[in-house]
Amino acid sequence: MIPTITAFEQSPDRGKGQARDMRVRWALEEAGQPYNVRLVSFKAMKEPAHRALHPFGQIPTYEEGDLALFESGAIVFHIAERHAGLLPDDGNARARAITWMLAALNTMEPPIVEREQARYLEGGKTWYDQRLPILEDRVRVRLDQLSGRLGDADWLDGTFSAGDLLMVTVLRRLNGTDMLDEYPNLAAYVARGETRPAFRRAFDAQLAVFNAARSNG
Ligand code: GTB
Repeated sequence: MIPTITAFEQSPDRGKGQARDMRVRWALEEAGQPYNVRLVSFKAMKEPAHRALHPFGQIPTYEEGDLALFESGAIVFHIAERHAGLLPDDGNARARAITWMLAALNTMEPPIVEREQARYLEGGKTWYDQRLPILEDRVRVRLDQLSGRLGDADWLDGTFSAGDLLMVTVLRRLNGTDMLDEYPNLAAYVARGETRPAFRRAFDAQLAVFNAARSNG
């Protein structure tokens, strides 16, 4: 059965692949699983039909037969469990890869998102110039730690896994800042993820949505 995911009809990132459908697309591409995409507007996301799929009125969602999922991490985990290539077969290695998935979402992503959100929610406020370095330092603490653990390895725990897939998408949210430049091994790690053919296919697919919306006016 071909699953259907949802994505922004018009992504605010203008095709940079920062919205969370990107990680789901990438996982599906790594798995070799074809998929359909239903594009939703910001308005439609808040309506009952979409809310039935996603209680918080967001993208991405995932539908496959009578299964409906939300939360990009849960969706990537579901894909990884059902297809080869995203989680190791060995039980301990698999547990460690899942640990990295959760570390990406629960430890690395929150300070990165908080910094990003402060920029557009608090950018004009009197306190912003004092708050930004505090938020950036919180991100740096995690980047330091992650950089130390990765060292000169290609991936976080041996072979590429769903843990790397999520970590790379989280670190990509620092694109447009110079923060990753301070950590050459992390910058190279992100670049390594971005050169995977499955990443490229996923990226091009979401970019095509942006380009089509632009050419339709
Ligand atoms: N925890 C959920 C998950 O991982 O699936 C979070 C889902 C989420 O934040 N979805 C966002 C959404 O639907 C899109 S990805 N927002 C609409 C709303 O809440 O009304 C977040 C996002 C949006 C835009 C950019 N960007 O333009 O750069 C980057 C990331």
